[in-house]
Amino acid sequence: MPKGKSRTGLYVAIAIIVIVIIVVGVVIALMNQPPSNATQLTLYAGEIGSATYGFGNSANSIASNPGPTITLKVGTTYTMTVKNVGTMPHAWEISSQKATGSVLFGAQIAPTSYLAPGSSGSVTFTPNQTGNFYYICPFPGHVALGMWGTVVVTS
Ligand SMILES: [Cu+2]
Repeated sequence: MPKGKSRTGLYVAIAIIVIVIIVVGVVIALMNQPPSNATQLTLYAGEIGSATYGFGNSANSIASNPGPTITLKVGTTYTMTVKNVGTMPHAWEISSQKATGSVLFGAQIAPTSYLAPGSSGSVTFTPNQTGNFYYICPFPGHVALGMWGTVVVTS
């Protein structure tokens, strides 16, 4: 067999191995993606005045005490993104109480690290219980400044 031909075979084998490695890498990357069928929700967190903080459906519609009501369905998966458009640190969580310490559905974003002004965070969760609950900003003192809203979970 001429030397050139076996070298071509080696190159083909290397090319096939490289392609297999790339395909396996892409498949692993796709498997690690969060579920793409989640319903996307967005809230904006910020301040209206020095003692009036809140949430809104847009950066220009921050509402306080309460913010906009969120209606969810049991068994539906949601990805909530909260953007901090204010000048103070904020965070977000669904709670059975209008206070910290009663998180529901694992729905919380930066509850202890907080979102710095200008940053955002997301959480994917699936409500497993109907009822009327709350979403709050767990930063100390912010619920009292108006950072809460109602969460209604229907069947
Ligand atoms: Cu806050």
